[in-house]
Amino acid sequence: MTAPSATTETRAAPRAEPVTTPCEGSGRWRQWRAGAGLLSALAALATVTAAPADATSGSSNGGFETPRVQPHTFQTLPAGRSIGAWTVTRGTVDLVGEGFWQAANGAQSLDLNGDTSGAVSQTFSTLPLVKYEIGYKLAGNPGGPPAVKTGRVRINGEVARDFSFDATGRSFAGMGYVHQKVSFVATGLSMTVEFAGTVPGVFGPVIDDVTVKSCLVIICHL
Ligand SMILES: [Ca+2]
Repeated sequence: MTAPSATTETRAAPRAEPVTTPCEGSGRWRQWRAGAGLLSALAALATVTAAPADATSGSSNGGFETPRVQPHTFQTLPAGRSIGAWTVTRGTVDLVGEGFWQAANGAQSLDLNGDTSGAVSQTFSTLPLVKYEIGYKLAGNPGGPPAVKTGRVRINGEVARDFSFDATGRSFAGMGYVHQKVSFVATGLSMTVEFAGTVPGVFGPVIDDVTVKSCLVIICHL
C-alpha cells in the first residue's frame, strides 16, 4: 500500500495495480489500488461503523436446523412466525424435519410453499460499500406438480434474482440440490434478504444452507 512519491519528478504516473483477494474462500474478487488516501478513508469508515454480525449459516440458522421438527414430519408456519433468525413474511412455508426428505446440509430444510406460496426473510448487519454474496442450495418438492418450481430472492425489497428448479426425476431421497448465489453491494448498515416461492400450490421450491459472505469492495480507479 505504498503511496506514489511526490518528490520524484521523473517517476511515471502510478499504474493501477490489480490485487486479487479471496471472498472468504468462495471465489476471488479483484480490487484495484486507488491510492493510499482513498484506502485510508475506507479504513476510517470501517472503524466508525459497526462490525457486521457473523452472518454465516451457523449463527443465522441458514440451514433451518432450529426449531427442531419431529423427524419424518413437517410443520406449516404462517406469516409472522419465526424460524430461528428467519421470519415468515408471506403466505405459509413448510419447515421440513429430519428424514422426511434429503436435506442439503444438516437434517432440516424449507419448502417455500406451505398451504400456498410463502416467504421468509432475515436482516443482516452490513458495512457500506462492502459486497456481500448470498449463497443457498435449491431443490424442489418432488411430491407433486408443477414440475418446475419458481421463486425469488429480494434484497431490501428489490428483486435480486428469480430462480427455478425442475423437479422432474427427483425424489425425496435424491432431491438434486444445486448451489446458487446472488451478490449485493451494501449502501447502509443492514440488508434484508427474502426468499419467496412464486409458484402456486403446495409443492414449492426448497432451500437450505443459506450463507452470507462479505467480499472486498471493488474500487474503480478514476
Ligand atoms: Ca439444513
